[in-house]
Amino acid sequence: MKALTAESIKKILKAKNIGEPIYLFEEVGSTNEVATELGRNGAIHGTVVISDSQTKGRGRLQRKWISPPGLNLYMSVVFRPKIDPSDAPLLTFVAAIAVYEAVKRQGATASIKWPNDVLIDKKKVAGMLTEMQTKGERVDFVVVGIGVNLNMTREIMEKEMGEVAEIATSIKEATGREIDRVRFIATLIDELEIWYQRFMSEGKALIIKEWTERWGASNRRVRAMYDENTIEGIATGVNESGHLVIKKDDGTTEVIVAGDVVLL
Ligand code: BT5
Repeated sequence: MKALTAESIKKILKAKNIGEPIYLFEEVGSTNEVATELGRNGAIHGTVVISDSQTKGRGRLQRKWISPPGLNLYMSVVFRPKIDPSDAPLLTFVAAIAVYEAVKRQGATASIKWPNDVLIDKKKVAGMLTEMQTKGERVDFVVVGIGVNLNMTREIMEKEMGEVAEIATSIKEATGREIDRVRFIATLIDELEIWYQRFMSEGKALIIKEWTERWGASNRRVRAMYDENTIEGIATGVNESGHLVIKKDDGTTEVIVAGDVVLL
């Protein structure tokens, strides 16, 4: 397997606007934290931070992202989009489509789970964490953090993750093949560039349409947990802000801004 270096990634990268510079670390707290710091210090659009491991990998709502060394991908990208702050969460959708496509290119069938997961065989192979910094009314920069389980085996997942292993998988587990990290990273950055570009040029309706086509819960019965509420109904789609729309049994509709969803 090729050594994981910034140069080896750049050598095969097609993307022109994402991936320069690439900062590569052996261990950080969280790549999102490092990328945010770089963003505050003026890092340009497309700056990428990758670490072999994270000691404080983050999910949403103070959750942890389990990040052992030598096996997976932990990456954060600094974007400086000229968009309304309320549209920044759609960068999570851009990242989800890119991860979906990169996973597919490895020969595994993925699906997207609202709001920020990619699944293989109903198990989580990747998670995204989007964090925005504003300047006045405008977006200063957005950090999109992406964790993808590449080469963890079942044994390693059980050892590293405890109970979380039951809901997690890796591309290696799904395909039976060792995943070349350098190639995977380059493919993912190329896909990010394609979908970010389409978001900028064709707009949010296009991203929502493409995301919905890859979404595993479209018109399925789900349970949604948000704030202090739990509801059940049919997941009919997402609105133009990326919020989940659920049609309840009494015929009324609920729009969920942030929460967790399980298929029933
Ligand atoms: C997420 O949160 O899924 C966002 C994960 C983002 C991770 C990336 S890695 C690079 C960058 N730097 C960071 O610090 N973060 C980003 P959420 O939807 O809240 O899901 C978190 C939940 O996923 C946990 O509570 C566990 O149940 C589960 N989980 C934790 N580690 C996992 C892993 N490696 N694979 C699959 N599931 C995991």
